[in-house]
Amino acid sequence: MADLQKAMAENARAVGELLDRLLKVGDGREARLMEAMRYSSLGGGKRIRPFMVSASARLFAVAESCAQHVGAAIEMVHCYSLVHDDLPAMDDDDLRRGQPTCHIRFDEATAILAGDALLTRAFEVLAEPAAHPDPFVRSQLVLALAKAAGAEGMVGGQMLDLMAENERLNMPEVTRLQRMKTGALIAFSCEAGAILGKAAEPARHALKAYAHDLGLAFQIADDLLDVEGTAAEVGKKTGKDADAGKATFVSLLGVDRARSQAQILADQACRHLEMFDEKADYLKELARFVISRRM
Ligand code: GRG
Repeated sequence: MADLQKAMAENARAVGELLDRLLKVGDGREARLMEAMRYSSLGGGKRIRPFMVSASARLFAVAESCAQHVGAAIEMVHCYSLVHDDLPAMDDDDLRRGQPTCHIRFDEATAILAGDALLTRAFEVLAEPAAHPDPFVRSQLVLALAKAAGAEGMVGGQMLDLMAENERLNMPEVTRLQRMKTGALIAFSCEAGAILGKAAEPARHALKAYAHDLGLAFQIADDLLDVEGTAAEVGKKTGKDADAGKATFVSLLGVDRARSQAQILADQACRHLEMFDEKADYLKELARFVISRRM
């Protein structure tokens, strides 16, 4: 685990520097927009999705600079989703990553535009040659991210989540919602390495299966943190799901069964990686980290 945490910290530092270069400081009257984009992307976060890209890319000996560009693009999409999720019309949060949320630090309209611009910039970064020298690979990345982030993925999952405030979802419904809302971007982050490495179908399939189980384990851990964690640990308000009366893995299974289900999913995720031998050690350790994290 110490090796993993060192590698994650190093990757987070490199991706942070890259985001700093990719998100320009504005100098005209629109500088406020750039400032809000930078505020929402450069201030912390585990950078777990960019690490997934780098860890999956190393299975196929992909250049680290390409993996980091793709990781930075995914982080931009992730940060946009957090900015919009925190808005009063959605989760109405005033704390994120231990800092005031974007609409509190700026204002609602600026936060909406900063999210929009981060999403758009992400696709621009993927389409640039620095993401991969082969234009076909770049178009595959663009296509896969659009699917993961859009109506059949993250945004669709967010819609289901908003509607769930007035419904009582069952286990298959919560699983589908979370696979879309959180799982789709995690799945793309793991599959991106295979796209970058032009991997053969069996390897892609193995990563897909890993990502599926990892995404659910990640979400169960998130639900457990919402119940058991403190705002100081997670950098955002906790207890929100229970307050909103939302069905989660924890409300449906209870804390103990949710925790053992997360463990089962993490073990299962690792078994999907057997074909990669020790090259997949970071991905395997990541599955254990995801379920034991306190942030
Ligand atoms: C508004 C389009 C739109 C989508 C929002 C992902 C999402 C959908 C909302 C985020 C709300 C949330 C807390 C979801 C649970 C899982 C999740 C994505 C947690 C945050 O991700 P981490 O733990 O955060 O990787 P850091 O800050 O470390 O990057």
